Amino acid sequence: MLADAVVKTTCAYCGVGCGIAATVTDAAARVVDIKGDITHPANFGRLCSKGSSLGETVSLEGRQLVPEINGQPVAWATATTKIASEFKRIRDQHGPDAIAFYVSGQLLTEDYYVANKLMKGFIGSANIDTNSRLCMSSAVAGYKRAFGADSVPASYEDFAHAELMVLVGSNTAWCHPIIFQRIKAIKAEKPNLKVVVIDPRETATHEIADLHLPIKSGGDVLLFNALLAELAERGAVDTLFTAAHCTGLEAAVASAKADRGDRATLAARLGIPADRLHTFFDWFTATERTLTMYSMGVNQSSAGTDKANAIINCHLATGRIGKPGAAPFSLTGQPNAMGGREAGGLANMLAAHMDLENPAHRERVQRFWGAPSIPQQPGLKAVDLFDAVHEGKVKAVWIMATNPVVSLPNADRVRAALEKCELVIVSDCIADTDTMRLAHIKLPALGWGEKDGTVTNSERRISRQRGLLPPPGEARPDWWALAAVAKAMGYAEAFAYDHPAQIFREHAALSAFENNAESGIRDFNIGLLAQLDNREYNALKPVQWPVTPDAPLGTERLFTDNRFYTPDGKARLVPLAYRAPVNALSADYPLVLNTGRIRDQWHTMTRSGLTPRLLQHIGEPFAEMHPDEAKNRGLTEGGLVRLSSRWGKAVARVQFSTGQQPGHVFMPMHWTGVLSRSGRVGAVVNPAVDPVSGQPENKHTPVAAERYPAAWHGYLLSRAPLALPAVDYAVAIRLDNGWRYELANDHVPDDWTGWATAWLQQPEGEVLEYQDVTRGIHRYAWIADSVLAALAFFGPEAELPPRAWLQSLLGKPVDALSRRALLSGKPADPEADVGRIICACFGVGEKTITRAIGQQNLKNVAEIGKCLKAGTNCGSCQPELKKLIPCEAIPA
Ligand SMILES: Nc1nc2c(c(=O)[nH]1)N[C@H]1C(S)=C(S)[C@@H](COP(=O)(O)OP(=O)(O)OC[C@H]3O[C@@H](n4cnc5c(=O)[nH]c(N)nc54)[C@H](O)[C@@H]3O)O[C@H]1N2
Ligand SMILES: Nc1nc2c(c(=O)[nH]1)N[C@H]1C(S)=C(S)[C@@H](COP(=O)(O)OP(=O)(O)OC[C@H]3O[C@@H](n4cnc5c(=O)[nH]c(N)nc54)[C@H](O)[C@@H]3O)O[C@H]1N2
Ligand code: SF4
Ligand SMILES: [Mo]
Repeated sequence: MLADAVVKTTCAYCGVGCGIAATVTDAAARVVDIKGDITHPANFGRLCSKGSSLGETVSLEGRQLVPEINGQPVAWATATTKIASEFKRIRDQHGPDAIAFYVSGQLLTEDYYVANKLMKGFIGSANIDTNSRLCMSSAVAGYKRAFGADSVPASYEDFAHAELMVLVGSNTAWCHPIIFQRIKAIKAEKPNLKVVVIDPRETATHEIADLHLPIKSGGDVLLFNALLAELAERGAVDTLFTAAHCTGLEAAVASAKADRGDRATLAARLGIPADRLHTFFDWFTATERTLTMYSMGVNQSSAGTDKANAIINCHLATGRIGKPGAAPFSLTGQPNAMGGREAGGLANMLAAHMDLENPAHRERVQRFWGAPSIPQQPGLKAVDLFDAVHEGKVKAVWIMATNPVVSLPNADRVRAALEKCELVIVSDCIADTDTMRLAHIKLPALGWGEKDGTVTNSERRISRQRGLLPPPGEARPDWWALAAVAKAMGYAEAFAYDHPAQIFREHAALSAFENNAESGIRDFNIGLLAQLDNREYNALKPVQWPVTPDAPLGTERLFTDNRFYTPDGKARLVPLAYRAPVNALSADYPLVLNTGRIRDQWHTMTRSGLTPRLLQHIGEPFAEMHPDEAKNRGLTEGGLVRLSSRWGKAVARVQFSTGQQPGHVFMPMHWTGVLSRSGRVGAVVNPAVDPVSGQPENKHTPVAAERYPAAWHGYLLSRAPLALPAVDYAVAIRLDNGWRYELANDHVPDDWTGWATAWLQQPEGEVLEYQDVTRGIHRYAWIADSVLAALAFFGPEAELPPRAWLQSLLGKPVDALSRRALLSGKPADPEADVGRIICACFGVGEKTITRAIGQQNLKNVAEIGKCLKAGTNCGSCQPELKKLIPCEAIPA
């Protein structure tokens, strides 16, 4: 690779699919400069805090660089031969369904295609499922029920045309930040654009909301049924459109009316103030150009598919589909959630949007692949798949690009399942993950910046992810590892790939194979791209599928001709009735646990956790609760809470927020067993699933919350990483200059000095000590070669001296003034304490901001930006900056 050449690629993280212009400035040191690609239609040059910090995640620290069998490094050929022979043995003894793959929306389309082909076509089982089951499967099932295919109708271009945007169960500000920025910019120019946010809690997305509906957890089917009833009664149904292009209107309206029941009690049943509810009905009725965007608050529910169809019903009834600015638009989560759907990575799908249940489709795919067999039955969906591992029915599982010991519900059971599984193979780029810890065979995968192929974003746009850096160590593309196993199993001819372009061409050819009026037209068709040669594939520009001779430049919007992919060509409205979440609250478990994401972390933090500045905003697992609810339970802000459910337990830091409803608690999904002792919320989450999609109910687990009875709290700063100590609460937080450990336990060690010194592995140098035994306060600072080498503060209360200043001293020479102030935790110069980092891009802390607001009389976010730069890059901290300004009102 040429040094200093700009390479266009796609972000590793979310489904917005932003284009990146990357420059390798030092290939040997793996230094990459990251900028937004101004020509990419998803982001036009903008990047959020995660995307812009990708350069900080490409170091080789923590990488898995060689294949291993039972902890011993081996050659690739040894590993793949072993896997192939074990697969053959297990298949001979127990049948193909005793083998399973669990893959991910973070694979490239080429990886996905090969995984699916190997499992469904050649191993002969449909037991391949993906973490998209936890993410998009309800959206997929909803689209298929309504349109006959998994077709996402809209484009980001529709934002500019919409006059009403309804965000349902989506914290767009934090999870799709560049979409949020686009909407915000359009809103600033177009005052008549209204935004409605439907979410039980008030999130950062609130910033652009003209109306917030704080719906009761799980209530969306009832809400959209009530809306449909209302639309019918107000004469807002587009009868010409529905008569010509839809079926099921009458039945859907009848069940919607029955479901709504007594109008007088509707608002109370939904938990939404009546005036807000009616404003929503009025706006929706009146606005043709309505875009409804939804994500995990809809999909991750035991009624997820019904929620999706309840939304789609309202769009079909009003004919708001296939037109500019009007569509039901599911936002995808992972960078290649959509590509996985195209490749058919779900256990109930076949490749290229064909159906496993359809014998003609099975026969066609088998013929195209030249496969010996094709399974007749759908495979196991994620939650059932790991249950089958637990029961010993699945004897070998290959997990690729996902961390199920953290991210699946009832996660302790998933861990137990893998602990007793005969053969666990894990492909990851990172060596130490909760799931890698249980692998018999570890395979080193290429990571972002090395891998090469395609991904598809939320708006069906296929973009290239390009390799910038050479493959490190023995790391290989996932498609290559799969093909190597396939060859070792005897399928060399069908898996003779040596370049991702070959796989892409095959995938594109299958999408067009017998895709015509005679055999049936399928929505996913990129047949034109099957002709790309390697050079053209390398140069491929972002393009939205379908890409066909009729639409050689791709397709911005689907259903403009009002033809759907059902046998009669008509879209289907689905009659629906509200169902409460499967596991109801009880006296023992009276609170709703809602889980989700935070602004600066990506899932199980294996990569975003490598960037210290992304940990400065929020560094610990927290439980957010309404202050009244928390106080009633004896909880204090900054103290610790133990959450327990029928499935498991977690301990987290209490955060008060009036944006939470009483009766609810929100905990982020990100913390793992590698980074924390008890912050893995998946252990608590219930394994209820949607009956149609099999998607788990991550947003509703009945839990109890009680004060964690800490005998002491503490934190320790160390320059080198340490093993997590055996205490109930321990969280590792990466800093620029070392590590911080947040700690608490329910009993006090007999010998503080001994305990801390043993854990620090006998630090060298001088130790400064302050002990107040009666108050239970113990503080230590270790100074070696005149620099602060480590520091530990322990005390009876959660409130401890602030960390920011002490952290800034770690690894630095300690002058006489600081030395005296060290164990008091207070700097001699108060300005030295910047406080908690709010702006991750420029590292600007809360205390610096509040001081500047006070001293310089800053009145708004723009003035803060001018003075401190905070909020001027990605902009995702702007809602928080706003909250720090005393006179700035937050919208109701
Ligand atoms: N920063 C960051 N961004 C990400 C990711 C990440 O890990 N970090 N992951 C990516 C992925 S894979 C995904 S899937 C997306 C997810 O993106 P989002 O879906 O926006 O994120 P979540 O935080 O999971 O949940 C969204 C909201 O649903 C609300 N909710 C809970 N229950 C209900 C309900 O019953 N009804 C309604 N209407 N709302 C409800 C929650 O309060 C929450 O605010 O984010 C993507 N982007
Ligand atoms: N409680 C709760 N649980 C949830 C959710 C929730 O909202 N609440 N959300 C769910 C959703 S929507 C999602 S998408 C999942 C995400 O959950 P996971 O998929 O488990 O989370 P990640 O941390 O993204 O895991 C990706 C793994 O793949 C590795 N990796 C990255 N790139 C590659 C590659 O190219 N090849 C290989 N082989 N490995 C790679 C990473 O190091 C990491 O270990 O979590 C789900 N779980
Ligand atoms: S919005 Fe998503 S795709 Fe864009 S830079 Fe941020 S994480 Fe990456
Ligand atoms: Mo997701």
